[in-house]
Amino acid sequence: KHYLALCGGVGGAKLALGLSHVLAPEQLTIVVNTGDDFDHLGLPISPDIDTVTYTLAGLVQPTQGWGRDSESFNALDTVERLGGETWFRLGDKDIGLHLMRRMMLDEGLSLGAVTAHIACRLGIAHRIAPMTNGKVRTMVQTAEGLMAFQQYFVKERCAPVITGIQYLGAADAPASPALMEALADPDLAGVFICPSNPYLSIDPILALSGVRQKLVATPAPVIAVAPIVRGAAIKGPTAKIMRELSVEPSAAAVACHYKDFLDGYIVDTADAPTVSVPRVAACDIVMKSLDDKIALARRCLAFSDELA
Ligand code: FO1
Ligand code: CA
Repeated sequence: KHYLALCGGVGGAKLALGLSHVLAPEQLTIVVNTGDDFDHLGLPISPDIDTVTYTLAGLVQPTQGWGRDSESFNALDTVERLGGETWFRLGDKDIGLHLMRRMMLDEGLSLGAVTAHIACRLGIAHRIAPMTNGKVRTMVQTAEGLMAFQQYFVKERCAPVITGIQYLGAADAPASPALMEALADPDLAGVFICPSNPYLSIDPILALSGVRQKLVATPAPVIAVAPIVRGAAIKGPTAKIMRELSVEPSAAAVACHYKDFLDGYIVDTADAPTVSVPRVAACDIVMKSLDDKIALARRCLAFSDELA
């Protein structure tokens, strides 16, 4: 049996970590959003790939959920003295990884190959892959104009009101070989949509040419884990963005957003009565400890068995 997880940054990485504890390496493909990627200080930043990689390698800064643990910022201090931009907090350890990513991409390796190399060297046995080897850029339409994603998210701290979102390049970007192979695998036994922001982390993956149709068509159960509990995002601006897009921020609304391919939906016990869409499983979905992540991963697997 093989499983596919679609995920964004911090929330998605937590479930991906749980899944990596309950599935053998050859049973799991983790496909990560790259719509947040950008070039900064000459370095190719893939924030969600890095968050997933650092999380599975046990290197992530545990309270913020992204970046390296016990990080220092000496390089960034020099950037500041030299008049460069410092709003995006790249730490010294993180810069080391980015130097290697820059070098390997310049040598002509694909982002997928670079991601696999880094994961392997950091001791990760499971497959982490970008959603595409092409270039997709999430752009946010705001009252203050069209903004690149990291400018909106980090520099402006999600303050501007969103009126629309575009995934530049997505319609022409081929899904990565890892994503295509997983979706075509006759042993595919479940697709898990991690509790990531539907608009910023999952929709860029769905916008790639052919992906949404393949999710609709796959005989494997497609199961999402709600990123919203009691009307509030577990982390990040999901609820704020939904309100700005005139969608009521609720677990039910996220299920509705995925309705064309969703077979099962895992929600927090508190939200179970509010959700009528497909098959629902209710449990405690807020992942704090490693045990929470493993328990939710087991729930996902059991649910995919039930729906098979
Ligand atoms: N998020 C921030 O809020 N501020 C930062 O300065 C920041 C730096 C950063 C550096 C490397 C990296 O891999 C991620 C980083 N993030 C930062 C997180 C990230 O940009 C966002 O959480 C995601 O893009 C949203 O999924
Ligand atoms: Ca289906």
